Amino acid sequence: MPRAATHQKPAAKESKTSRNGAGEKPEKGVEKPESLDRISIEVAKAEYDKRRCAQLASIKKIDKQLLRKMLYQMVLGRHFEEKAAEVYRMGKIGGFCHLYIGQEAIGVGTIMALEQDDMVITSYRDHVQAMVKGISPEAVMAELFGKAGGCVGGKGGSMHMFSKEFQFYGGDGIVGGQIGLGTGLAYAAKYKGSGQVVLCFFGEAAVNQGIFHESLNMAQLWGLPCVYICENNQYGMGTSLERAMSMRNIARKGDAYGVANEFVDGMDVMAVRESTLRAIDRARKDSVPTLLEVRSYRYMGHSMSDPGNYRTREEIAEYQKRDPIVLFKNCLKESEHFDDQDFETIEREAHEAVDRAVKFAEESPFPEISELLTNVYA
Ligand SMILES: Cc1ncc(C[n+]2csc(CCOP(=O)(O)OP(=O)(O)O)c2C)c(N)n1
Ligand SMILES: [Mg+2]
Repeated sequence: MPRAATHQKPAAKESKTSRNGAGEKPEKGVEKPESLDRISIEVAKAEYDKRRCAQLASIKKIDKQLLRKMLYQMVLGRHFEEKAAEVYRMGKIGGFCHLYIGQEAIGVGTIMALEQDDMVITSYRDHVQAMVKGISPEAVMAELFGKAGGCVGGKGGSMHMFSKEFQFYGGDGIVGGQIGLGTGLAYAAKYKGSGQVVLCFFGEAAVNQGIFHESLNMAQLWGLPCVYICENNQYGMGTSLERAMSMRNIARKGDAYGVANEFVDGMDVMAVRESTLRAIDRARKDSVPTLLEVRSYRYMGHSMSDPGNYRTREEIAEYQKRDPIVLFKNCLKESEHFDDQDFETIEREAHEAVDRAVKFAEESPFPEISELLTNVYA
């Protein structure tokens, strides 16, 4: 691993457990490993076993239909992104394209904990979250193709999925830009008394931007119903977290502003769901924000044009062994809710949905020339 050439003292030892800025301990949380540098295989295996037991217990609490939908959305997201990579390489998608493979448990565990009317805003890594919020795979794929049938008429592309109907407010290409906008959405919800909650997603590199700190401060001060979700996939483009952040316990940065916070294992869809439900409850009932740090790992490059020479194949393979979909399937099987036949059906349905999306995107026309300047602000 490339290391930063630095003479700085190591960051102060960080607390082991997730913390809540309101002074309470979360009812349930995942212990954060003491060192946030690459975790050893032994630690990772121990974490995996612990996760498996915890996930089994959570699965028993919810009904089979919901579990099925969660698994379907994760599998759909995975196959959709694999297909997007394939057609990108064939030249059918232009511009930037950032994939979500490896992070599916976050999009599904969080967004499926919302009510339909709640709002979501995110970064450019947005295809899977858009689908979980309700935008059809057809509309997302056609948007990737730049076609008129896309959710924004083919004019936004990969980074700008959007739908007012499904309360999905983008897709933002400016690192951290959506944190300010999400805070504004939460302000609007409170001002109007709509009862809506906002989930605002961003990567760990965005935490170093001023807008993160300003937004958390205002959200706590004004009591805004916003759940800030930091998807800590451990890299910002080719720069690892260790090289870019002095205090790497991101959840605890909420303490600086009195914001309730939790660290969550992003490979465990049930743990993500439970933390998000607690945060949504706080937002809806008490109108206060929460910061969730959800640790994950992206398997693919930062974008489709990333040569990936800042990490090893072995490191990626280590994380793939603890894949969130495999973990969820294993636990569902062990819980006796599902068998191999169910998994085959879900896989088939997801592949069919992706094939339909590609067909739709291929057949959809490009936007009319008369559309060139509509809805364009500059
Ligand atoms: C304000 C700004 N600075 C720099 C960039 C270039 N840039 C695009 S993505 C990125 C890394 C962001 O990483 P992270 O926030 O961890 O999100 P991830 O890509 O890992 O999901 C950078 C520096 C940008 N788009 N906007
Ligand atoms: Mg990142």
